[in-house]
Amino acid sequence: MAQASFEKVYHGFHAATMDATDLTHSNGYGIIEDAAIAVARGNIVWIGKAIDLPVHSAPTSYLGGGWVTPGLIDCHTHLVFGGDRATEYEMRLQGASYEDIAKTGGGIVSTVTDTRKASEAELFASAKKRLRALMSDGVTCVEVKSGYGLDLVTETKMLTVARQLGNELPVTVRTTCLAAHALPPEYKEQADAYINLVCERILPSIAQAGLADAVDGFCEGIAFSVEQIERVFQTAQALGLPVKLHAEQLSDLGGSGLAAKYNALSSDHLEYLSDADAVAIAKAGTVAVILPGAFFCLKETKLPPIARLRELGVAMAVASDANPGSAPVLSLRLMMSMACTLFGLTPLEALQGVTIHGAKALGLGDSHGQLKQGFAADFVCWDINKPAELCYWLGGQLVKHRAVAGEIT
Ligand code: DI6
Ligand code: FE
Repeated sequence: MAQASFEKVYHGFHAATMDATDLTHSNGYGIIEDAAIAVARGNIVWIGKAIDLPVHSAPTSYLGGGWVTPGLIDCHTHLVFGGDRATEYEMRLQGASYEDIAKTGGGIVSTVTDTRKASEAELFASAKKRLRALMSDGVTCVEVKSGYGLDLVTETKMLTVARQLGNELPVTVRTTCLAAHALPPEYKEQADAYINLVCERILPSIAQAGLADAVDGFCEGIAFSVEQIERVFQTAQALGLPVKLHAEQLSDLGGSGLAAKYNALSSDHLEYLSDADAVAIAKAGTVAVILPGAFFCLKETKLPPIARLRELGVAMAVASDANPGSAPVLSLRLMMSMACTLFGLTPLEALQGVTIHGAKALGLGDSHGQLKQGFAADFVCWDINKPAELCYWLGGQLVKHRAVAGEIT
């Protein structure tokens, strides 16, 4: 009998494949009990019940029980930055608001000062520690934004560091240019002039260097208007880069409507999302990325309209928003738990949010986020008895094995 050309075979676990063609099956988890996965050239070449494995001569690894899911995808982070903002955290605990701190020169701009001062090596070393923490809790793919440079040199430095993280660690890194994150101090009262700089200098140069996979902006009273973000989106489109947006985090400016108009990969935060814009992102197929860490840290009380997004069939992703200000978050699993407890997602929706839907929010829906033939062999074997435990336990070490491109790391 012909032998299958597998490079390695894993068995000894139940799988939650999150296979999109199987969303209604087995409670939507795409469950395969007593499963096996065969890999070759970094991809899954066969998945099914171990008993049905074709004849092969590849080395076989027994994973010793537990559940295997796709590796977790954190589709929204700001992992690269200088300094920290623990002092602001203490100020907020004393009653200062995030917006007050931003208006008095703290907030994002204080991280910009620290990030401009830091060397590439310093930024790499601090981001690597944070990324390692996310990885040890099951992340195999992460998005990293710029946005603490706000000038060409520092935005380039941040994105170079982000690319380097992906080259040196066993994790897939997608980069996003967020030059339209805040107004740099040297452009005080000149937001339009800064947007000119972003559109005429920063984005073209970053695109030319191949440093960004997408372009993002912050559409908010303390940041940029819909009109200003639209110019950024037009530039991104002309450069052939997909867009995403921080929208409706603190107020409703209609950013998600704009995101939908530009077929954004995702619109993120969404606490203040209007019904009209929920309908718009549903029609556009834009992923709603919910960020319960920022909601929690800012003691926000306005909930994103989860029931309405569910009713409209909008894909909801869950991410860490890991950043020094509103979300110093180093565990994506904790975000899954908060998405359930604070926002009312089911544990299944939370897992979809960090697998299949997280992949879609990064434009990786055809290659990541599901355990399926032809997809990346990125998976985690968890020390749990049922998938809902991924949301149930706060903290702890549930990862038994973590594989990227078919290799246990
Ligand atoms: N929204 C956020 O949650 C982060 N950026 C943004 O636009 C926060 C960034 C920070 O406070 O440093
Ligand atoms: Fe963010």
